[in-house]
Amino acid sequence: MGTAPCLSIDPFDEAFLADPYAHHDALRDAGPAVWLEAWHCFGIARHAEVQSALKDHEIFVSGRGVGLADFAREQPWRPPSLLLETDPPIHDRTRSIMNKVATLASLRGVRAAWLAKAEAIVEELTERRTFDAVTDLAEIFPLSVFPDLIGLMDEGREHLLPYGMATFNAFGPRNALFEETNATAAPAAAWIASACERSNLKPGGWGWAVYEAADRGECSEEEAARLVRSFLSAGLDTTVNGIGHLILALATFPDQWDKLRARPELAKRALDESLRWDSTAQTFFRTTSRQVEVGGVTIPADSKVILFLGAANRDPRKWDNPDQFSIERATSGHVGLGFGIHQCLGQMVARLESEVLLEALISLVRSMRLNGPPLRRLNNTLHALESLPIVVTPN
Ligand code: 8QM
Repeated sequence: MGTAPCLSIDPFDEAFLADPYAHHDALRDAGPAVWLEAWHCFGIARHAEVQSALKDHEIFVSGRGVGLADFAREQPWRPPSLLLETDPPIHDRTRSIMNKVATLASLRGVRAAWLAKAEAIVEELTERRTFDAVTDLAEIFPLSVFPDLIGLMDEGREHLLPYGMATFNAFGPRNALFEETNATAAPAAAWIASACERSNLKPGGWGWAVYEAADRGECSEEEAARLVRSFLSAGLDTTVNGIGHLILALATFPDQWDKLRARPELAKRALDESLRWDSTAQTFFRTTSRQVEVGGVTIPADSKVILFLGAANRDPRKWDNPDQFSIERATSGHVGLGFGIHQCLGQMVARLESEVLLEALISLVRSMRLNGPPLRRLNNTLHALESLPIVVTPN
């Protein structure tokens, strides 16, 4: 059994966060597991080992936090999520409640309305020819459909995106990025807490349906509120940046956009390839419940391990031409939505949002190119965009 090579790379410094892909080769090539002296944690960046760790939820546990902080030793930033930051058996109970709420069947009824919203937004942007795909599209569209799906109150929805950014920063160290969003997070967190209360949720939404599970005795009232909080934490900044990167991919690989226009049935696959090509959630941690060997490297019990999902998704050991965005690629096994028991529970929302958006773009837009350099919004977990200037020609 070997010891992990010791690296000085800091995955939370600004240079790394601004361009994680520039540093992934060094992480992957150093070994199947590495020691990151900057934060005294282990790191795994190769696809096979990241996927195995995600599958092995008994050794790589989530209940001690999926950020750098070890909940066995440190106070969590917020009351832990009953899904993301728990292990079986609690996780399985809460997950099955949520699986019955977040279903494809319950989305069937909204498809037409979501498509109409996407078309209205894209039509206006196409008339303008130039726009910012972050502020004019990627932020606008999910906010125009997702809060209503949950049944959120109308007042105060501007808190949703800042709350998400603060939550995702809190999975990293207490660095300047954390401090920046944390300093202003209190009003957003207070609004989120009140928005999750039964009395503030509209009947018929997914939030209301979680309280119906509480009425059936499947969870407590307090648990229901915390589960609704999961929808609000995980459901917006992820899809905003997922859509942003989908547009970035199509604008930087125009041959793929042409292929999609010629074969619109490929739209369903485009999101998976865009999540492989640029994983919105770049990293998540696990904590080892006992000593484990990863590719011959020993990781002791009670270690924090950072899993580089974005690096796994571009590991040349797994993917041919990994930096190439290619919508016909077989993306099965990508870890952009996680893997195993914690795999993204809201992925049908992300899929429907991207599908109807692509449908609207295909019907209205002939070409779509970058109209200036994309700007990044640094975050400890998310690969996020601040601005994405686009120029289109209409059909
Ligand atoms: C990330 O609060 C939660 O349950 C939660 C927060 C963030 C996520 C997932 C769940 C993975 C998208």
